[in-house]
Amino acid sequence: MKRHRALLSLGLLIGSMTAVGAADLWYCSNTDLLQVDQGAGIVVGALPGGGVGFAVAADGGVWVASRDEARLRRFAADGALLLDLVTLAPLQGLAVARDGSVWATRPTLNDVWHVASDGADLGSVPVGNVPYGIAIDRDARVWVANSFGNSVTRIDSLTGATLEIAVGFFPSHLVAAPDGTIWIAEKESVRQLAADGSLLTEIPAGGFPLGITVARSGEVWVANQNTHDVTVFAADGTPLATIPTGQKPRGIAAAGDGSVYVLCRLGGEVRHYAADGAPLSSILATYPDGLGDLTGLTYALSVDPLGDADGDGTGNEAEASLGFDPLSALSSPSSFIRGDADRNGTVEFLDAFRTLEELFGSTSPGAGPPTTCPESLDVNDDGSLDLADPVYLIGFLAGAGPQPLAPFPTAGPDPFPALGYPCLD
Ligand SMILES: [Ca+2]
Ligand SMILES: [Ca+2]
Ligand SMILES: [Ca+2]
Ligand SMILES: [Ca+2]
Repeated sequence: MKRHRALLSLGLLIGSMTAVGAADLWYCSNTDLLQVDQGAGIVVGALPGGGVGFAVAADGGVWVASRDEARLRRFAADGALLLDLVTLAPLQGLAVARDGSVWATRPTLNDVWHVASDGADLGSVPVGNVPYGIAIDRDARVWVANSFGNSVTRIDSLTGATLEIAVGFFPSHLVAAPDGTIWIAEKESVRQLAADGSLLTEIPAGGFPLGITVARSGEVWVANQNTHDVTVFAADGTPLATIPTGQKPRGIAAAGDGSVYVLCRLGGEVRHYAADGAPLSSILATYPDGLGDLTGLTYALSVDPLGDADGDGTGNEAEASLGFDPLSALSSPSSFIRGDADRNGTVEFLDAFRTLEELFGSTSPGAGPPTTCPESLDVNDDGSLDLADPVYLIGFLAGAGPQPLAPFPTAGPDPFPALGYPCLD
């Protein structure tokens, strides 16, 4: 999903709105690799043996574990095949770490394989019985669901130390939430663990949940394959909603814009839901499947919250918390320095005069057009533009008062955009 800022700026300059980045969603159907891009499902590559575990990389490409072959493939954002590795054993779940390496469960070997971003073998770590789903938390710990072992193994990727935690019957997939907790889909329940492995929440589930994802809002969405629906939980485990889907929903992935995709394996469709659960669209596919981070949002918010996946200048976590899409440079909060009325990058006395002109409507020959970022003039950030703002600024510049409120002295987004004024550019 990474969109390089320079490329995007150039694209805008030449009037092209063609996205520089990648898919909104990766998935497979039989032996095809597909992307959903701008609402359409497009075949972009071949997946001999099908696909099971997916993990989007920082560059918007994707790693895919083959379903029927002992293979790991790496595709670029445009679907070009970059790596095709024959592996020692079949792989199941995949997760990308902040350093670009990949962790993969090997159910037949009862271990987790660690692979460098260039495909080099980095060794393996023994886990419990028949490992399936895998996730990486914000502190670089790797979590593995041991499906036959009724346990979860937590691996410290820096020291290699492991901790095995007993959970419910048949844990399959799990996801690391941005708040550092771990959510696990089990055969008959959904469970939330704290980062230390202690139990926070256990919720009975009758629909054999398998796919699980955390939406941008922090809500947890679980795909119930036997009841053909999705259940939504608040971050504290409070059940919020049950939403009907197509037949056999399995893979599920939250997108950066707040929406959620559900792969209805036997229903022949990818369902797309708004953040509030309202159906948005249905994209036809023969046999849509794929489990794991299919959009890159889990990577952006849980693995690399301080990174800037779309290169728009605002970090992933900060951007999501302001309600913008951390995976799209086309959805970005404006960046400004509070007090920099003329937007030239420094705060000086001229800005105090510019602020006075804005406030009192100067018609002097040197006055520019009205500012498109009135929030930058609210130097004391009290949600009111008045004489107190230039007075505050002059006080600061004269060394007699406090500095403008954030963002200052470096540019950034408005930390409280719901209050005060807009900044439109
Ligand atoms: Ca960003
Ligand atoms: Ca963005
Ligand atoms: Ca200035
Ligand atoms: Ca003010």
